[in-house]
Amino acid sequence: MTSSTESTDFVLSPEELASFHRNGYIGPLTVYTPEEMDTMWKTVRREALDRSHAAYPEVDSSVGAPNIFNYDRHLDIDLLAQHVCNRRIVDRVASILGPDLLCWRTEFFPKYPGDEGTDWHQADTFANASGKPQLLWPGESEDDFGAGTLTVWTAFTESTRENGCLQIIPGSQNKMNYDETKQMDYDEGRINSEVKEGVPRGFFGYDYRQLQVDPDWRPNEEDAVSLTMEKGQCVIFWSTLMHASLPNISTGRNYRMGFATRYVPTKVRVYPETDHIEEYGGSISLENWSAVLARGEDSFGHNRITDRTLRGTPIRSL
Ligand SMILES: O=C(O)CCC(=O)C(=O)O
Ligand SMILES: [Fe+2]
Repeated sequence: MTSSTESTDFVLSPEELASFHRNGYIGPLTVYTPEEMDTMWKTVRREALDRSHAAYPEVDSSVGAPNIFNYDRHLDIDLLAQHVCNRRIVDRVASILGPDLLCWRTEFFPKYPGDEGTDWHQADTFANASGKPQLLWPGESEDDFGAGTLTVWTAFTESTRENGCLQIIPGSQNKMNYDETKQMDYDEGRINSEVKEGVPRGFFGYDYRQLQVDPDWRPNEEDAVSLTMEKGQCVIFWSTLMHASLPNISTGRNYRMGFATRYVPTKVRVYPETDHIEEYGGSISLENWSAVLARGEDSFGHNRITDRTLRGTPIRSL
């Protein structure tokens, strides 16, 4: 596993960078060996059950929201804090975004056998579900097309076509087909029940098609690439790249677990004028949220930043 004292850096080569700018993504890249990933996931999976130090309170059992309350577990789980700052990830992200990086959000993306795939989507401001922009780049107003965020999606378990791997459409990152100022209707009953273009897909209780700029437009799925990954590999992509995932059609215990870490340069304002998030049928206060300075320095002071987890362990010395 990497440590902050490792001298090698993992910057992208000029060829890799050119490929990233052309395609909007790069990967799969190896962060951990399969054995390292197994060991880490075993511990994280157990620790994630203990929410006593989590930034957002215990799920209210009357609200069946799938993922919002499990955001940002890197703030209370040390191995995830280390993951967010892993040089194999942040050196590559810095090749694209520059040296000073915030990780502003992490999310678990499980697909259990029988789960629907994820709708095709693009995110720029991340107002998509909450209705409020969550990112504002300098000079950008709420209605502009900004740059979104870089997402690093790491396969904590093997990710195959059967268990719901990610899909992307290369080169689609420069034009938004969705308008995040539009609204989607949340309906928990829709989860696992809708078939779109022959494939069961959804957006965790939303239908992302409701945000389409042109309601009659359809994604060009013939150009889609399925990103199968070994456990411990990651892919780095613009959130404005068209992405989705396949349903998990496997049986038994073959679940896939993706862990997304999202980065912006320190000049970006995160959650502007916002003190809580309402999405996916839930609501969380942002009072315990802070961005993590994953690399470099912050000379802007736009965002609440910590280099400490909620447990009080300095992330950068982990
Ligand atoms: O894992 C998935 O199914 C979706 C992931 C995703 O949309 C993201 O990381 O932004
Ligand atoms: Fe996404």
